Amino acid sequence: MSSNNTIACPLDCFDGCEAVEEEGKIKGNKEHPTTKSKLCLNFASLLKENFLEDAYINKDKTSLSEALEKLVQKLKNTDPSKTLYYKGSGNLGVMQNAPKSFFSKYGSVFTRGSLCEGAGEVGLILGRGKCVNPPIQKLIDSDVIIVWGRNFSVTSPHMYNLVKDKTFITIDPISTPIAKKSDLHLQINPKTDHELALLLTRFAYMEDMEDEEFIENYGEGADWFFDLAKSRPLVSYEKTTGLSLKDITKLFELIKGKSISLMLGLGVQKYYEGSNITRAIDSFAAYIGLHNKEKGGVWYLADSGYGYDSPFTSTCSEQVNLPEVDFNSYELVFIQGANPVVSSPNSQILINGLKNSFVVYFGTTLNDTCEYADIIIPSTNFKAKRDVRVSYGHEHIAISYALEEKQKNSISEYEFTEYMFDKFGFEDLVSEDEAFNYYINKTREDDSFLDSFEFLEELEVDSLYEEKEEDQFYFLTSKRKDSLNSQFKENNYLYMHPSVEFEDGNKVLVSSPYGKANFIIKLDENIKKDCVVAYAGNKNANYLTPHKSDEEAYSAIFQEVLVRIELS
Ligand SMILES: Nc1nc2c(c(=O)[nH]1)N[C@H]1C(S)=C(S)[C@@H](COP(=O)(O)OP(=O)(O)OC[C@H]3O[C@@H](n4cnc5c(=O)[nH]c(N)nc54)[C@H](O)[C@@H]3O)O[C@H]1N2
Ligand SMILES: Nc1nc2c(c(=O)[nH]1)N[C@H]1C(S)=C(S)[C@@H](COP(=O)(O)OP(=O)(O)OC[C@H]3O[C@@H](n4cnc5c(=O)[nH]c(N)nc54)[C@H](O)[C@@H]3O)O[C@H]1N2
Ligand code: SF4
Ligand SMILES: [Mo]
Repeated sequence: MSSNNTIACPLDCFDGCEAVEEEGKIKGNKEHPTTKSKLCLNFASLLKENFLEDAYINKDKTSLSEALEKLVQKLKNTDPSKTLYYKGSGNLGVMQNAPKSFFSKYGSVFTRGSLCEGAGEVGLILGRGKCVNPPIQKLIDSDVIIVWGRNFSVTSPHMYNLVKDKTFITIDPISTPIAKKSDLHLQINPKTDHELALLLTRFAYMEDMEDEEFIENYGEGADWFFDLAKSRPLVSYEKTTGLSLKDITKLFELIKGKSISLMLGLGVQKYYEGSNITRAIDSFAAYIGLHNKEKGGVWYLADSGYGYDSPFTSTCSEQVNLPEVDFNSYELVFIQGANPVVSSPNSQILINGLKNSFVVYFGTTLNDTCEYADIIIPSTNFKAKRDVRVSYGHEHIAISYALEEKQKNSISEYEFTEYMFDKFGFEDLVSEDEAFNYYINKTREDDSFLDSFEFLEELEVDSLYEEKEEDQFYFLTSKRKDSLNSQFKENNYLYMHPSVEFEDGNKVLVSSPYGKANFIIKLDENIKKDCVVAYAGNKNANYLTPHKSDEEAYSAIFQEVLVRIELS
């Protein structure tokens, strides 16, 4: 397939696009099955990025070799169990995993869980044992697409392009671009998706849409699940979810007799019970038989590594929950491809910790976290290192051949690992060729067929609507078109509906049980009246979010919080 002039987009995104370099120009690869067209704004920003060309020690520029030597000395003089290896998702290439091999042999503490999809992933695994998307062709072949808690056309623009002429139904508190394009938009109250899943299951039964064959052949506990669904009067859902039964009727008119795809996103699971909320939705999907069909199915952020055994072996002895990391507990922290100061919950605790620890940052650009770094090691940029990108959105891979000279003073993740193995006398690092070729030569089988499905049988969710007082707002946080998490275009505004008592440009102080932060208001009629939105990468957002994990997956719960707002 490849003519050795391709470059994988390394960014953390469903699409996993591939570019080609032709006559000195880099553009979207028309031959790649999901990329096909031109690349996005974020990729264009990445091409213009100022990649680091100097290493730093104590904020002074230095050479790469000095910085690496200093790191080696420091690691040799520190108790490994007092060091933390913290990896983000700034680059999703498989070669990013190489340094894990070193830090696990050395004995660092690792993180577990995620700031991202973890709760939802575990929710799906609880029901079906794995989290694998169906082949993308089944999405393309389906008639109707339900976009549930996912900003589909923004966060996976190329996948969207493949299906943009379908009938869409969107379930989202915000009137997102895909909600506007949909035949039906259910502007649901935050954290009530499990209730909607139960309500839909009730309706499905009344509409005779339960898939008896699937339930009989693969299902366990469907009766219990149905009991859960009918344990409440239908009308009681109207108030809690904010949706009318008329709209639910319309939804069934749109899906009845059709092949259906469900594009599930992060929005439903950024809560303490995010796993079970997701599992309730997947159980509804199973109830109406979306799984194991020729067309349609359920797509989420899948396990992109399924079908592969990473050639970079690592077994760590101790792990700490990612959303609850306190850098204060370590003498040295090694941060790779991450910007925790902006992206992790509760920024203040993180900053206090970074001030008290010896911080090593390994990345391509100077970011907010570098402010607290004692050593900065420039990582080679994506155009100058070989890599393979497996996607969490679909089954196709993208390949990077190193097409450029690397920037000066930089080192790739693989070379860094090789260097550290050498300095510490460690052995058995797989060669770069072998690791690279393993991914490009391996054929993956479709593993999305579900041999069994366990329906959700019990559900306990503490609703935010019960806790919420009149003067409080739901605090939502999602993605933007012109930024990729904390990278690229900055946007620190707080978005609210024009019906509120504030005005565009007002300076406000926002407080939550976890902290306070200042914002400038932007009015936007797409936002639900009792919600405010601060987009991913907003430098102030995570001063307000819980430094806590969800109940199942050690995953972040950014939206398990209500805020108060006053003029400042
Ligand atoms: N352009 C761009 N693309 C990206 C990214 C980016 O930063 N920019 N980030 C990438 C990453 S890291 C990820 S993980 C993916 C995530 O991609 P998505 O899953 O699309 O994630 P979000 O944008 O966080 O949120 C999805 C939607 O959930 C809605 N939502 C919030 N709360 C609720 C709720 O309680 N119920 C329901 N039903 N909906 C709710 C939000 O309004 C939002 O529209 O996108 C990737 N793609
Ligand atoms: N409030 C709020 N917080 C959120 C979210 C939200 O929606 N709202 N979203 C969450 C989600 S879904 C995610 S996935 C996380 C993401 O959080 P992080 O994983 O911290 O990702 P970024 O903030 O994008 O920072 C990535 C950094 O990686 C560096 N980098 C880029 N390429 C390379 C490379 O090739 N090598 C190395 N070594 N470094 C590189 C870049 O310089 C960049 O600063 O944020 C989470 N935080
Ligand atoms: S859509 Fe996603 S994968 Fe494709 S170029 Fe843009 S950021 Fe990269
Ligand atoms: Mo993410």
